[in-house]
Amino acid sequence: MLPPATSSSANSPRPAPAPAPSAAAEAYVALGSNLGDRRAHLEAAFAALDALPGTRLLARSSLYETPPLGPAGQQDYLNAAAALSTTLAPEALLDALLSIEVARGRVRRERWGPRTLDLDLLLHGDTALQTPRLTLPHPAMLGRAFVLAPLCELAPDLVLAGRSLAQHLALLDQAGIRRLAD
Ligand code: A4P
Ligand code: MG
Repeated sequence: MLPPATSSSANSPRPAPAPAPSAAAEAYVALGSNLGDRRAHLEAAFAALDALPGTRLLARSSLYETPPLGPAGQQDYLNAAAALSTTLAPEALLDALLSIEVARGRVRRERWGPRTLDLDLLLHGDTALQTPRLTLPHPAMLGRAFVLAPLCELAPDLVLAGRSLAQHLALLDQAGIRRLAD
């Protein structure tokens, strides 16, 4: 004879637990353009960042006109920075940044050559990683005034490598860097 059916749920299959919603991280992105309508490229990039899935634009810096680092004969850059809240993982956010660059007509030719739009992922929460595609924090950010000047409007007290971003910026040559009126 079969044992009576029990009402215990101990042996009955349970639905798989719903995946925990991924926590949002605060991420910082550097924006740069020195080809075409530079201001329009940066404005479009801010809007595109805010429209990414699971992502909100928390703050944007002023625009800065900056002398080009790299091959001579290029136009000055417009640079800026954005603070995001995002549930995208670092690699997924990098993919999204590359897609936004392509949508603004970015063509990769020479290293450090002129570009309609460059979006670099500076920081993604506390993530530190080094893969062939992505290094975090961005390895060059602390040595570049064109990155730190706008970023310091958003996070001057954030500490990296033992100093605040404002202290890192104070160590750099800021000659030729000009904040544009909003
Ligand atoms: N990559 C690795 N880590 C990251 C990261 N944290 N964020 C990889 C973004 N990308 C990261 O970048 C090459 C590859 O780096 C990406 O495909 C990604 O997988 P790229 O934008 O295709 O190439 P690039 O920009 O020509 O070279 P590089 O070395 O990344 O140049 P930078 O450092 O972006 O510098 N002068 C002024 N005044 N203002 C500027 O904004 N920008 C540059 C470009 C040069 N001179 C400048 C400025
Ligand atoms: Mg880049």
